[in-house]
Amino acid sequence: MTRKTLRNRTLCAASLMALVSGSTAWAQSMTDVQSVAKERGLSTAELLAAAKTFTPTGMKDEYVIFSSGGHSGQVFVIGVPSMRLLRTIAVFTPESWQGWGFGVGNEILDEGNVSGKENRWGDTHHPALSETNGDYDGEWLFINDKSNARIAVIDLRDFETKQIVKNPLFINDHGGAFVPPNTEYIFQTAQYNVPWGADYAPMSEYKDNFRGAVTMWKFDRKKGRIDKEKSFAIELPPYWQDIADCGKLVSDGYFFLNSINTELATGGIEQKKPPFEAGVSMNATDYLHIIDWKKAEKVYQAGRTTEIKGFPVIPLDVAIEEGLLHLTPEPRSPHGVDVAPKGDFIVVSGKLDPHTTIYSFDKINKAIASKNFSGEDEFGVPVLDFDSVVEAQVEVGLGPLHTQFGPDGYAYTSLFLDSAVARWTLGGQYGSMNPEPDWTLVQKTPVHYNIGHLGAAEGDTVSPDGKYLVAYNKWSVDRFVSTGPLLPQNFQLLDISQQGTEMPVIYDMPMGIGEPHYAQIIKADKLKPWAVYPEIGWDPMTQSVDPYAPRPKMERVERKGEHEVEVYMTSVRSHFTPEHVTVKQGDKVTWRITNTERAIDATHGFSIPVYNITLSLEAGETAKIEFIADTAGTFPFYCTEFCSALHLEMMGYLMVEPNE
Ligand code: RUQ
Ligand code: CUA
Repeated sequence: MTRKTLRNRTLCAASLMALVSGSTAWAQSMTDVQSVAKERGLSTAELLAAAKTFTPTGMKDEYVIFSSGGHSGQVFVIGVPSMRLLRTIAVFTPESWQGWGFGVGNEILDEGNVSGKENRWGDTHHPALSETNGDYDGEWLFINDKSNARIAVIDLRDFETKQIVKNPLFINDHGGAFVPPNTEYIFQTAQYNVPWGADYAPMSEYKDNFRGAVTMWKFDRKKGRIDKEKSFAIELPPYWQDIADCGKLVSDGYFFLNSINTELATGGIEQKKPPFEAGVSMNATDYLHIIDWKKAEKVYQAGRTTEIKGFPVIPLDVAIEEGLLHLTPEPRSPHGVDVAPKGDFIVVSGKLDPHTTIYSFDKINKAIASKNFSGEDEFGVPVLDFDSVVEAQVEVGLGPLHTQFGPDGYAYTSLFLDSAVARWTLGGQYGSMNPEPDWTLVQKTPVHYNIGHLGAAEGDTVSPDGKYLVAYNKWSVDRFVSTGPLLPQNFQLLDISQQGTEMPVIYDMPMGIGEPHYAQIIKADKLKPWAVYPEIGWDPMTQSVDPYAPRPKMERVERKGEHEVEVYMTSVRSHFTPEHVTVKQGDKVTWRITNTERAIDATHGFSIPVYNITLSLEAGETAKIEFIADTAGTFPFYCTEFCSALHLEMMGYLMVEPNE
């Protein structure tokens, strides 16, 4: 770009700003803006939206979205308000740009193998940023895989996946990952129930042999890993446990969990039985699960568990006896359950009920203490009387799903069937805007189309920021140039900073690399990622210096015994050392390579054809790959990142001498 076009761009942005502020000092430029607006058919509101979102080069975003990628098995990182995709994070699915699963990361992906089988995709739904005192701390990110009941741990110093754990008890999860205000545990709950360990049992044994559960994975912050040895599960009735949320402040220590299929339906459309969609939606109410997890922790520590599939489980009868599990009715087909910023209210949405139902934690506490039960479910779990624990119901519209919160006493609920975002007042005790106890729908903004989750800035923490809200829409239909029958989803940014009635859509972002579900939005300055790895020879898997990492002047190819070769290689702009690596067919090759760069963004790629190897080596990083050189031939390896003017020259040859 020439200097002149750069300057024109600056002028253009400045004139937009002038338009917004109503200044006349830029009369000439205002005219330019008006003529562009006219030419493109933009209204004043749209120009204003552009001014709120346009982010000139070098200006950084105020917030960052961590979005699940659905069945792409990844996480997406997006800036707000620009809605620019900053990067993807490979999690359950190999990804070649990040060199994930093509020589590096394989051990972690293997931790997620299921029943001894390689599993190389995931269905990510709910990211959870680590929290300290109920606020995002910007250190860790956890995400579930619904398809095979796994949880991944991502380190936000380098935005890389460090651990995958497979749940030994169930094979499908939805209520995960969720963390309590100090991230002591990561919660994961079963959804489509199976017998323990997904063993075989006929459907006719559903009630007796299929099981629900919630697993509490202990997070060891120092190690940055889930500690399986200190983790346990609680057995639950075989309902389909759904979304969950942890209590905070007054409700800290509690875990709230929705369920569907309290009918215990088992489907069977082919046998003329009600299909699942009807069978699981017959009851007028399902059950909100209320779990005292701090009590559960004590019960586990006291050893009142049974070992199932090698994992400690608090049996259902113990959970009931210890009083750590209660149910209360919730409107049919509930989906989202969201705890308000002060922890005092729990908002539940039933997909087939136009209301959000607000439970009072205080009332729940009193009902538990006074044993105010309306009965028990068919598994003997005490059921709290609905009327005694509900605070209010607000009619918000059709298909309410998820709720987030603002700093000013507003709650925001996504309406799937209405394709809208509803804003309503959350009682009276929140903020100065609504001094009266008041549960009222204030406004709805239509979105395109079929919104699933929504996210407000820090909107599920103890201190929501408001300002921005993103509608994670499932369909985009006619919003973008057609890309064939498979269309992107649509992220729509809403400006919720006006406390009056307006919350306009100010940006559309096509999401064409996955089908996100939940996403969290964190203040960008809370993230403290490394600019480069702290030292040369850094192993991201251990987050420490690898003593075996190749260093300058120590590069070599070393034969170890008859059939083993070790390669010690460095990469720096714009060459590898050594450039010739010769081995014999059948050799076991251990290849270590260190990027010795110290400059920001000086990444080198490294790839070998035929052997399915591709790495991304960031400044300072070291990696180790191993393979059997079973195919003889001449194989150019090269740097896949365009790292310098002579990047094409950054290559070398792997020569595999054939056996006679
Ligand atoms: S889901 S659209 Cu969180 Cu998996 Cu609600
Ligand atoms: Cu290093 Cu291209």
